[in-house]
Amino acid sequence: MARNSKSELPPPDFVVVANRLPVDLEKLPDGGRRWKRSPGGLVTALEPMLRARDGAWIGWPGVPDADVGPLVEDGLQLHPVGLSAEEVESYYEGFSNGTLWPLYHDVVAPPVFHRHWWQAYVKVNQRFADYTAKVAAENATVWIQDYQLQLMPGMLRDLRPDLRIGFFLHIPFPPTELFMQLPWRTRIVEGLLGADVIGFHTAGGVRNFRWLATRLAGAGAVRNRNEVTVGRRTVKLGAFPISIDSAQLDQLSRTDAVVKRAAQIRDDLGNPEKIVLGVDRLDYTKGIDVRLRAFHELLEEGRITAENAVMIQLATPSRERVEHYQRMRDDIELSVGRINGEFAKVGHPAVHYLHQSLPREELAAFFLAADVMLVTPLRDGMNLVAKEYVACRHDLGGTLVLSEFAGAAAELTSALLVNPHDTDGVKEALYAALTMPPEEGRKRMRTLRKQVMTHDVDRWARSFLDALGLEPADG
Ligand code: GDG
Repeated sequence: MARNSKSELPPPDFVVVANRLPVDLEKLPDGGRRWKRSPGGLVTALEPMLRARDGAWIGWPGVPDADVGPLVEDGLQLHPVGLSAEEVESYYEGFSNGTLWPLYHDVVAPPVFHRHWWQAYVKVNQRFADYTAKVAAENATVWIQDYQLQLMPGMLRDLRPDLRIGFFLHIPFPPTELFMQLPWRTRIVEGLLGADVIGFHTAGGVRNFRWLATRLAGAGAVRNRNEVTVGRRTVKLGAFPISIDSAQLDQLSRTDAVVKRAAQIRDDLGNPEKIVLGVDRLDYTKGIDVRLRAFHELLEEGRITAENAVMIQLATPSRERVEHYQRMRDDIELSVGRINGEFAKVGHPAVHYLHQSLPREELAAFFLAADVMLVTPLRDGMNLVAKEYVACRHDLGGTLVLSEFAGAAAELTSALLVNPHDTDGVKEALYAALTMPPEEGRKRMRTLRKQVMTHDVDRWARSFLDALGLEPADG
């Protein structure tokens, strides 16, 4: 097979494939186009490894109908895979975010099953597999990311049996009974089994998948072993809890600029005794309504006042074209309006709500200013925000209230863990956090920091690639 016929670039030995490239193509008002970096945790973690190996990243550039060729950025090959406007609607907004996302998050919203969405999902996965098969060097290692590309491992193995293929799922793998609702369940399990290593955030994900692989795809399993056999192949399954660049965030939060900005935020709020913070993509899985309800009830019961406790909810705009997200946004904004209507004074809202994306430094300042961090998802693969809050608290201040249903709860056991379905429980945990003796708070934070500072994203990526058998790069 002709390798790398898509470009004149040397065939890479290490390839990351994700729905999105680490850069977004932007259309300018004058009709021109430019690339804009979209730095996320995954990029930060994988970039050094990709560069050390002259690696490549394959993904969609973020706008429909963009016909752009590969480019090299600081030694990193970027390969755009195009999607039509119709495919963005059916494969991405439809099957990925309207079917798989709610199904994999414990059906907290009803998943929608459409055959034409599924067909688009198959077609786009095949396009990614065909492209990767042409680009990757002989015996290369390919690491496929996330739920948008679950058919790709099998498709790629059919085309290129010489490749070493890893797959990591960033969202929860659902309980077996829920997964069984999916009309195309067997195809998805078989697709994933094309990988040599399949990674999940938690041991629960491994268990669920292992059961389904044996029931649906005839895979063989040995008791107490995290692997299954498919024909002559062995597929390793593992829990690899993702993390953040802890040291970098710790450093950022110690800078003068961030420390001063945190003090200024408190000042701007009128120096309340306590600041309560939520930071999320605006998504129905994140339980923003849960924490607003708990805060509202504490105000109603007079256990806190809007003068001594102020809440800030930062909600990053997300998936704004999907109908369910539009409705949820309306509901949240209605609740914020209600709480402020009842409890705000002119110039002093009880809840500050920002539907905006903020710069990283600004986010670090909010983390440093917040006395209580509320992370209350109904279900979350990991939740990096919880870890980011901990990484920013070099002063050992602040208390984390964390949902049991976030993957992060398995590691952050010194947080105040809550069941987000239990409003009274969340309310009591919020109140306990607001009234926690400082020494207990510091003790908890010290334990949390021990975990987060030693288990960073680099360790995550290395442990996955070790399981895949990829040797560390020279130099
Ligand atoms: C998926 C899984 C899993 C948020 N607002 C701003 C901003 N953010 C950053 C946060 C954090 C990231 O976005 C969100 O990460 P999460 O992990 O909390 O959630 P998802 O986006 O749902 O991510 C999740 C993750 O994949 C990784 O595997 O943990 O469970 O759902 O880093 O800080 N960043 C900036 N401005 C904002 O306004 N700069």
